Amino acid sequence: MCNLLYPVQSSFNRNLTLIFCLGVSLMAVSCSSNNESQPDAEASTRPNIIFIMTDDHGYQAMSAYDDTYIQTPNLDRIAREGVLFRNSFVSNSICAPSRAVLLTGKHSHLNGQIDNFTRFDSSQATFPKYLQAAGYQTALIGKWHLKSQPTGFDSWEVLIGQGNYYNTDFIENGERKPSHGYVTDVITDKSIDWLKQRREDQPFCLLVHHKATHRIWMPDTALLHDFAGVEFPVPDNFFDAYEGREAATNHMMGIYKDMDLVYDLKMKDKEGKLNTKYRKAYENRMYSRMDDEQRAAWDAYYDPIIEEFMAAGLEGKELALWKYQRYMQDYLKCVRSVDNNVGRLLDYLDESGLAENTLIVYTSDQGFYLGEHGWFDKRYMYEESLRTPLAMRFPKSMHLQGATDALVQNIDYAPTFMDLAGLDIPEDMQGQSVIPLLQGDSTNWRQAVYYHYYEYPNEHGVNKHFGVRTDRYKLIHFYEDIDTWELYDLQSDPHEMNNLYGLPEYETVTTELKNQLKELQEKYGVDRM
Ligand code: SGN
Ligand code: CA
Repeated sequence: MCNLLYPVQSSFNRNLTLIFCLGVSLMAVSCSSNNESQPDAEASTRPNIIFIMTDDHGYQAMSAYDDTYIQTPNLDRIAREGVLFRNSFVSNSICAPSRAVLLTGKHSHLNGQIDNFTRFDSSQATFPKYLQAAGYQTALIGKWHLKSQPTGFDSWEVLIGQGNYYNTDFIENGERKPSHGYVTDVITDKSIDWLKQRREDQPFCLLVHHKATHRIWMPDTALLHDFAGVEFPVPDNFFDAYEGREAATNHMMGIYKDMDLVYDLKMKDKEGKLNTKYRKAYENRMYSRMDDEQRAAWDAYYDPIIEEFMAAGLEGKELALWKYQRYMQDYLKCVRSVDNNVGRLLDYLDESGLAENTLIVYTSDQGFYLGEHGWFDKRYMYEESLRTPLAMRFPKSMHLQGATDALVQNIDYAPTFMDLAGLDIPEDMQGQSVIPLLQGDSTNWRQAVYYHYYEYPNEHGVNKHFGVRTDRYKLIHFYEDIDTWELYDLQSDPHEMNNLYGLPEYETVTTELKNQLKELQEKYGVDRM
């Protein structure tokens, strides 16, 4: 058994015996004969790829990682029948940068997409382009967020910016098209339709990029009454005072102080007494998009809650806890819809026989805070937003099942897909294919991940920072408008409450981490040290 793989601890497969077979031949197809966009007989035997990515889905809300809040049987199925990555991280915890990293296999400073404001230079090399040139049929459906027009896809249907939860518009191969229904259902329908109408003489790579579970967490009306009466456990550090962590003090993503009662929590009272900052945005951009039937179901659920809330007159701690419970209700319903729809897609793969020879990946563009430190949103290098869920179910012939604790990062997706397709991994891609790792070869696997967040100023007040995380420690440097360092021992302090930076007994550890950080910066071609 491969020494990198450990029994999965989550409830669904605690007793699973891991069966990672070594030496499975993946490269049955050589890349040399497939450099042209021509279908051939051999091509149809090459593995397909379906890459499902949600937006802002924290690992805490995927039961393969943590079943405190929700059961996600369909997402877990990918992990159970495939591989669960227990240490999966992003390199820059925000949407557009994460998507650019996925496409290019390069850190933000090299692909140029350092924040959500930049426009992606779509002339650069991406894995869809390489796959397309090698005879793959490529498609992208859902959120894009990179401003420039998608390239490297035979067909694409993308949301405009963040898109909408209800009746959202798409840009379909350059043309604006309306849709009707709930966005997670619509994206899944479109994905299944695309699979049905694709050319069957080519392998394919389909990117399914959901809007959910992004703010403002609007549930599907069909799921509004789920979790009725459930009281979610409040994270221990919900009332964090951020002692010793100046950058965390600067946040503007507090459930208590920043979450808008109308916009985020849907408390649109009829009399308009709650005239919050974003009430108009909710009314004009979100609520008004629903049709009569959708709105009637919506109101039937929220109106009694609004009435009760208006009568209760909550303040302070009570209000904070009430907001947390409401936030979790909406957020988790969005997760449930993702889970149901992933189930639908998996069923279609079974029915159509595609499951056999298709890599299916489930991940999110980054993690999210579900009340930890009192927050929503992401961006910080703290665990909840640095991590992202990741499960991969490989083609059956590869016999890859189990879980790994290896430190993987979103720079690894592109090289993994190139490898799976039997193509050479371009030297300028900075990640590594996970396939050799899962087959037992951990030589040269990374011991630490590099992180860099650049978007400041921004609506959530998170300062620019970079850092390094090993299997045990994390060192972060916040810079520019602030100049602070933070050090955490994740073994004794998994929730990152005690900043150890500057303590004499951690001097050696700090020096080692600074050296590791410098090595990674050199390796990845980072200018600033
Ligand atoms: C929007 C959200 C923010 C969120 C960013 C980035 N505000 O601006 O809360 O941090 O997106 O999210 S909203 O009022 O428009 O919902 S990202 O996932 O796209 O990077
Ligand atoms: Ca996101």
